[in-house]
Amino acid sequence: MEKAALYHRPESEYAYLYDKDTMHIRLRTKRDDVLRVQLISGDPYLIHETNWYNSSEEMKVIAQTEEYDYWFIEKTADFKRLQYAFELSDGKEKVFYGDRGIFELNEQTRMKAENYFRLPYFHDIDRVKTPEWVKETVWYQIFPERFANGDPSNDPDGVLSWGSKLPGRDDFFGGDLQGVIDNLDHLVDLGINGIYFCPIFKASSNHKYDTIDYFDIDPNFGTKELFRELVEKAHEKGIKVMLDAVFNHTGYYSKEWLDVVENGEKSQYKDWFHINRYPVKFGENGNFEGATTIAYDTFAFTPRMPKLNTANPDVRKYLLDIATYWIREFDIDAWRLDVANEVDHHFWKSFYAETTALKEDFYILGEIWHSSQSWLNGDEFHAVMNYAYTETIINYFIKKDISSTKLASGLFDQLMLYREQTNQVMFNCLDSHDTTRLLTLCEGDKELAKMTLAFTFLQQGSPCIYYGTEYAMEGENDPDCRRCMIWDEKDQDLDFYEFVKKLIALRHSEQPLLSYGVLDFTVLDNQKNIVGFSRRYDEQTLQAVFNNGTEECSIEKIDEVLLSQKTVVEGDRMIIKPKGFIVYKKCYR
Ligand code: ARE
Ligand code: CA
Repeated sequence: MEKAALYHRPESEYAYLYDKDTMHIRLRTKRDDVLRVQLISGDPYLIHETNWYNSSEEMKVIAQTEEYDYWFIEKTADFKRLQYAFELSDGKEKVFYGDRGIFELNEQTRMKAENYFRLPYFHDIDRVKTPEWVKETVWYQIFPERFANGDPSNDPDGVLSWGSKLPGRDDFFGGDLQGVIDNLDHLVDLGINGIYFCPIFKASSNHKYDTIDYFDIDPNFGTKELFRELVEKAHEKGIKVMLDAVFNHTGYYSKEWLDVVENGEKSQYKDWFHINRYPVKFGENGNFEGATTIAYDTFAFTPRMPKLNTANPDVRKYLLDIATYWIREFDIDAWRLDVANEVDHHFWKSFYAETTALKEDFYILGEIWHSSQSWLNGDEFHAVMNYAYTETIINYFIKKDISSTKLASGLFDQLMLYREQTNQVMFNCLDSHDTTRLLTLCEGDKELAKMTLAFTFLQQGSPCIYYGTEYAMEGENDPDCRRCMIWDEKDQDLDFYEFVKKLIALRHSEQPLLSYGVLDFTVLDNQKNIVGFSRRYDEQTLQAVFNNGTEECSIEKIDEVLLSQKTVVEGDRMIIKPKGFIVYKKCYR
């Protein structure tokens, strides 16, 4: 037995309270190495009174990557505490794996209380809680400057006519909040029930990530009253509203930074930033050839985005006031946290406490492009933008540089990083304002784009449509992925629209199964590049087969097809052509 691969850690994604009474316990072993895992468990204060160490329960494999098997069991405990260990066998030897390590399995090992892992007490207050409504949400991301120009009177100087050119880094086309209000019914028709807004506060650029005033709506987008109207109307239509919190840095023209530029070390705000030397000069933070030190820390190497010192109590209070203001005064439902991984955990813990104190089911979404366990322990974020998960989907379907087994392995790798209740509210986006658009990644292949969207919508987590995807909009990476929305019907791809609408409807109609269903891969054909999987929940199983290869494949004929593309019935067979897929349900009575 490969003992080096064994891994378990209490009070992590390996052992956690799932609901107020139920513990989820996972164990990692080397793939196909261990034949059987049993859990030995009981109440820590009754080990000798009841000799529970002589009893055990079977665990089952719930996930397999190329390297590992992940075993799982659910446990309740009468007295909300648990002592437990694992008994493993590979057909040749049996081992005991517990708090003090790996031992030969025998009576002495089993009866020694200190050999067991502990879940000392199931405190519900410590349980990682995630908002129920997010599981039912299909998100729509809006880049406000480019969604719709509903009010030409607030257009910035030099505004270009809508869609008149591909956007350059510094172009303005006049998009605003009125344009969103005017098109809320477009979102309702699609089936959208959550909007993620890129920043809307007063800022210099067209993307507004260089904030000037966090307490005011950018005048080119509208007013606070208009934003209040937008939220009210969105809520009336069953649409939640998530804003973008840019707290890692502020903009160059913010009052606080300008004071530092003007007054240097005498500025009352000098400790609001990470300044290494004075004077700080406009647009130059020293990240240039030959500089020995940088004058001040920024986002990336962008002089116009001076990094805030969120460990400074004054800055913390300032930002927490902003965070709570937009909840208390405008009833927003969620914050997306910009550059979330570069702000200190201490600040985010206060952020979580204060926002959820105002709204218990408030949703906090971190923008992190890598593994994020450290932020997802129930006191900082509920989820992250799941780029690390969807990247694997893109690598398989679009880049075609990984096999079917690597697809399955990559997805399970990600799922096993987080607790079940976290995976259920992950934000699954295939593209955004920071990436090349999906259809452009597919080099204009709409069938491939649809297949990739369909696969993604059937995963655990809440999917997000980036504005314009429904009309098959194209765009290379930033700034080209921020083209003006297509409102001219002659340029809209209504077939693509209907597909996206159907996919969203499927996501809603099968939401419990897609949020809670156990994922199993039923087909992993690396030669033909076919992947099939099932999602089992309650008495129902949703099955899906995707043909990412170049030859057609077939399955037995299906009666109740939920969604399909490039399939045809031939006799008692269902033929799935290349870039075809089929989604269907089996109900086991
Ligand atoms: C743009 C260009 C840059 C150019 C810069 C010049 O993208 O290439 O150097 O202009 O000014 C905002 C604007 C961007 C602008 C940027 C800087 O929207 O248009 O850049 O400000 O001025 C990483 C971070 C992630 C960050 C991305 C951009 O981890 O947090 O980079 N995303 C957020 C927002 C952005 C926003 C900012 C941060 C700044 O979503 O829209 O940019 O507030 C890999 C890495 C990731 C990396 C990702 C994307 O996957 O793993 O870490 O994200 O690529 O680059
Ligand atoms: Ca306008």
